Amino acid sequence: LGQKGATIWFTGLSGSGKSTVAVALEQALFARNKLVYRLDGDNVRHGINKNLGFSAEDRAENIRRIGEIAKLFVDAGVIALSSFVSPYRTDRDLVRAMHAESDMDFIEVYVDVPLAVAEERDPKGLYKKARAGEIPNFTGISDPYEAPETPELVLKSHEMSLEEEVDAVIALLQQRGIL
Ligand code: GGZ
Repeated sequence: LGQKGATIWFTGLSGSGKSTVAVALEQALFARNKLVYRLDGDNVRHGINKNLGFSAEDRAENIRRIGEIAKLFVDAGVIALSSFVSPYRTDRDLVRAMHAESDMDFIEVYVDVPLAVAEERDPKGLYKKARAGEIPNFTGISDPYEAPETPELVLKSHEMSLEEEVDAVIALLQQRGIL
């Protein structure tokens, strides 16, 4: 008995709304008595990955480690919610392949907003700094974001309510037999 774990992998620009939807989804899953763990910059980049920066190599290692950590949660029967920019397709595909190899569910959710929308939101003032040249390799400004070609789900957070976004993920998880 017990629940089946899975990894829900949110990818998108800084300010796209990945963490917002992950937090709301976590609440919705808690309400269904599901075991959930949310991986984000606060508990990963400040801890196990604090030796990593934002070069392509460091981002690849960041994402690889997060993928391995997510798998440990899935192994324990937990639903892992991961919200990282994860801008490189090859890095995300590696995590997908790691899950497939272990017969684990991997659901890629592209939180898709135009750069202009993310930049307008600029909740931490990072885009402003990046435009001013104060943050090198800033995704969307001076570093690439490679959009997923075949994600399991696309959420256009500027055209949907938070509730609609959560409902869309829940519906997909039900369809996939994860819930
Ligand atoms: C992109 C950066 C950068 C650079 C710092 N590029 O909105 P945030 O602040 O909270 O989310 C961004 C976060 C990106 O870290 P990730 O671990 O998600 O990146 S990756 O998946 O690419 O490894 C942003 C902040 O850290 N940040 N510098 N140069 N975002």
